[in-house]
Amino acid sequence: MATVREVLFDLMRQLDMTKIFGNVGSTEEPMLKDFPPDFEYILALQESVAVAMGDAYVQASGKVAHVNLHTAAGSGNGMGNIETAFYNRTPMIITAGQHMREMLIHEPYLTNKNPYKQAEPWVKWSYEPARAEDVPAAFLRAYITAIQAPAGPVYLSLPMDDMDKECPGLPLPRKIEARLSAGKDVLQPVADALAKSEAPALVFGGAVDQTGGWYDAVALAEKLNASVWAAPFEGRPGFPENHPLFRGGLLSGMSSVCRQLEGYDLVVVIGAPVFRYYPYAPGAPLPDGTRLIHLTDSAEESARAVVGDSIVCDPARACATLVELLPTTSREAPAPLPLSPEPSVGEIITADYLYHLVGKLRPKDSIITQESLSTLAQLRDRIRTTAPRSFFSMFSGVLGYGLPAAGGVALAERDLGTNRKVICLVGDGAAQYGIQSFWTAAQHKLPIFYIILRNHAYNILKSFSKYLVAPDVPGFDLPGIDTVRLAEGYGCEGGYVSKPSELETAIKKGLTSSVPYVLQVEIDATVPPLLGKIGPETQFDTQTASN
Ligand SMILES: Cc1ncc(C[n+]2csc(CCOP(=O)(O)OP(=O)(O)O)c2C)c(N)n1
Repeated sequence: MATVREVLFDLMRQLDMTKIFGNVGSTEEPMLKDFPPDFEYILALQESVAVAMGDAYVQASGKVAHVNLHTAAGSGNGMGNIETAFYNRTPMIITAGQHMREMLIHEPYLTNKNPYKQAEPWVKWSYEPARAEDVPAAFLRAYITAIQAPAGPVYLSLPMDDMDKECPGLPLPRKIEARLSAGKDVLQPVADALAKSEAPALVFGGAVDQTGGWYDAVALAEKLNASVWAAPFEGRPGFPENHPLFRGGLLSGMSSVCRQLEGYDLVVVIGAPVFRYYPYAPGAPLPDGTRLIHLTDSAEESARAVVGDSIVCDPARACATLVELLPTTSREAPAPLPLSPEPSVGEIITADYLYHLVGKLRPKDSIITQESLSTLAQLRDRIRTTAPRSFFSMFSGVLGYGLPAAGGVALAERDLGTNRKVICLVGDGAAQYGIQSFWTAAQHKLPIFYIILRNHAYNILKSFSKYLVAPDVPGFDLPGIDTVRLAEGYGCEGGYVSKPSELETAIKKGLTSSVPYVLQVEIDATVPPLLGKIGPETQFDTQTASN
């Protein structure tokens, strides 16, 4: 009879999960022993890096990732990015080793004391199989739970003495429809309201792109000639940011969002929460007389919305159904917003100028991952996402995603055979939370272009201290970090630039490198306001903030 391990690996094969991201420990060795040659193990030097790489691999490839962590210790290290995977709606199976069953009662070294609770509340399901021979069935159940809407991570604790036990065979294959429907019956009232509206706005979130609805969202906006906004804090865009109907990103304070939505009689939010607010900016959520309808595939998201009528349905399918239901509009399209003028070039490099040049020089089909906190508004303005599956970020506020995410995306691009260039833009503070990912990128020769924005500070936190009127908070300055030397220590190449006149050449070098290349850019350290001014001329404003 086959062993648990053999049946488990056969199941992973059937589920197209032959890549395992992880960091090994003794409790995982029994599962990984005799590692089959058709599987690939992607070693990360810290568990949070393994989780974020796996997350981004899923986002970019559309597959489900398997991330293997070291019992309670590794799960703890991975927790911040497990939270990110939850908000990113990333279908991911996290397995972690557990001590021998017969010893658990005595709580030996490396016991996961409560594997059910440890990853709560950031996983959809956590489980330790009751019997060794249940391990493959538990893995299948974990897979189905992870992919069903809204997708998300799940956690399995696997005792180390289970793997060599006998197992009767593979769990029965089952066909699963992971997405919800979006029927005409429930959406007809939404189509009627949109058809009657004099000034509708659509707000798209990351779940639109995740469910494959990018082009359906465009068709819907064009059928309506409606203004389109990006939802606050979204990890990935759901609509082309160079489209004439695009107005920009909603800010993340409640009163700011309300002001931005002035003038619309109907706002339909698709594939995003309503809304993910931060910082505290009290006020009414909507202007007087504005109605909000929320289309989401998450019942939980619908329950916690601050305002509006919700329908739980698939975001992409909802867009397509609405296009079918809507009559042709006689409404005039709003005039396209003018693009920001070219930035002026001074003595020092501003983030705005850097992003302007990256936007100009990068290949059209390149992919962005980012963690640039105080300068995100300029990034989104200058480097517009114009195609699906082209911009990946975290939706959680947990630092440590940007650098490893670049690795996960580059691995996905390699597997897909599309090999689009990955450009990773990260602050000098944020870079330190995922620094070990340089090693994995170097080992796999992933041709990522990393740009580190060095302002020697946690600038966004300085903006917060002004906004919160909290002077003299310690711990905001970061003197003496040379991220290029750190990256070189991990096996990457890199360079420095501090003069605007040398920036273009430096960017071109990074864009054409065939190995991971880290460019550290000295940027203007002026502290920006937290929530910028709001007006029709402001397309992106400061859509920043993290906690
Ligand atoms: C895991 C984690 N730890 C701490 C924070 C708090 N935090 C939010 S932004 C930030 C600083 C980011 O600095 P940097 O990357 O240099 O960007 P800048 O603000 O200077 O543009 C910190 C420490 C967080 N969000 N997540």
